[in-house]
Amino acid sequence: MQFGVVNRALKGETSCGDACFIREFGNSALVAVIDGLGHGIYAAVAAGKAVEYLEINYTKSLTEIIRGCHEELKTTRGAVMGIALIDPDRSALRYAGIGNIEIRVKSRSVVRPVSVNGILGYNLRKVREEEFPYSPGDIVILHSDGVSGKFDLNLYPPEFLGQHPQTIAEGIAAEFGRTRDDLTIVVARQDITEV
Ligand SMILES: [Mn+2]
Repeated sequence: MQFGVVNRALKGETSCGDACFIREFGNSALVAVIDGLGHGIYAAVAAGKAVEYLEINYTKSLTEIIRGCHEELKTTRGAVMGIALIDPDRSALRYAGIGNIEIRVKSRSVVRPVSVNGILGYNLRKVREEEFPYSPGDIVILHSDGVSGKFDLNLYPPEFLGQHPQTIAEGIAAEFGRTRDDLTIVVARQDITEV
C-alpha cells in the first residue's frame, strides 16, 4: 500500500487542528483523518487525543474506535473523524465517519461511503459503519473540510491518478485547498503490481 499525506495549518497559525493516522497491520490498512473543532492549539489537543487512542486501539472495529474516541474526547472541545479500513484479503473497504470528513473512492464499482452528523466528545448518536467492495488499484481519499467541496475525483484524468499518492495528495491540495482552514488529505492506493 502506498500513501500520500498533506497536513497543514491554516495560514498564520503554527499548530494544526487537523491530524491523521495511518497504520498497516496484517494485510490491512487503517486510515483516519481528524479535524479538531475550530483551529489552533485546543483543536490540535482534541485531534491529538484521537490519534493517541488510535495508536493503542487500531485493531478494534470502526464502531468501537468511534465510540472510544467519543469518550476520550469529552475533556476536549471535540473533533470530527473519518476512518477507513482497507482489507484486500476480504476485498472490502469499511468506513465510518462522524461530522464533516469526506471520503472519495475511485473504483470500478460505485463506492460512496458517507459520514453521519455528530461531534466526537460532544454529541454522538448513531455510528454508521458501512462495507463496500474493494479491488487493488482503487484509490481511497479522506480529507477534512480544508479541501473545498468543489473537489471531484472524476475531474482528474487517469494520468494524474496513476501518479504516486503523495503527488496526487499535493495536486489536490494545490488545486482545492482552502488557506483559511487547516487542511488534511490522505491518499491510499495498493499498486496492482504488489499483489
Ligand atoms: Mn476544518
